[in-house]
Amino acid sequence: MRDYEVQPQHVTPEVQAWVRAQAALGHTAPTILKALRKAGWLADVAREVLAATLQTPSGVPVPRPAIGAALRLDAGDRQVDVLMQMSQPHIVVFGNLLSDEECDALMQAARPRLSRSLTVAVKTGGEELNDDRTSRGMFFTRGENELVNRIEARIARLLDWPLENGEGLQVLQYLPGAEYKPHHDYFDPAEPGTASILARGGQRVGTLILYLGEPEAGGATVFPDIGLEVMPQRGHAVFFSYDQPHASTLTLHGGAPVLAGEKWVATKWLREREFT
Ligand code: PD2
Ligand code: ZN
Repeated sequence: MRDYEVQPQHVTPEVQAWVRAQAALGHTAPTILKALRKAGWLADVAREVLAATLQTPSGVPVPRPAIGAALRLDAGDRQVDVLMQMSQPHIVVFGNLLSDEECDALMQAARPRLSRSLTVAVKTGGEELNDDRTSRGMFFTRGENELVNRIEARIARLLDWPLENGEGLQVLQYLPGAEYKPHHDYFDPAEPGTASILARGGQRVGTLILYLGEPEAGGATVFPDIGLEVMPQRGHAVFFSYDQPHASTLTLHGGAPVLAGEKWVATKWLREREFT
């Protein structure tokens, strides 16, 4: 085997000026990211260039698990494994967040209450059927029963974010072929229905997707801006945060079609303030 040297890449004023010019022409952050990658910039350097040039930190606090260099975190009643973390966007993959029994109990309680998933209708603030989302789902209310309460307290401790700022847990079932096309979880401030949604606790600033039931194939949670796929392993979870309702956060994500078997998840969305 031969050693080789990788030349370090640095964020230069020239590349920052180029990024600013592309943004001024109306190109979006994901498009500029792709162009930087095509021009030979390493993925992490390209993301850093984008963040340093386009993202003015909003100053809005977001959930941020205190990981440092820890291999696992104390979530109160359970030690949760940290399997992967990245900073731009901020994504953490957790292992062992739920036991098999907790996954089974959530699915069992949710099953009789499932109906075709709706999405928030940003035009009106209501809900609507959407072809982009072919799962079936239901919501638990916050603290609905002992199991939900226990899991919500664990999540609040793990993410260091007030339990009251969480929406009720949503459970989704994806049968073969079902998917959730890429989207952002924040509410678009330009849409007329958003004001009434924000009145109930402000923007969403973080998402935790917990995997309850594994499909036999397919069903990864995908992040197209950054080429990441998280496999839906039972008991694991993926967390990501966004400090502004903007695509420059690179938090576009989707549920890839399930190819065989059933995928079950629970989603916890986190708001800026108490969700009422
Ligand atoms: O089930 C998923 O993988 C998934 C993907 C994208 C869930 C959500 N979004 C969500 O619940 O927001
Ligand atoms: Zn989502």
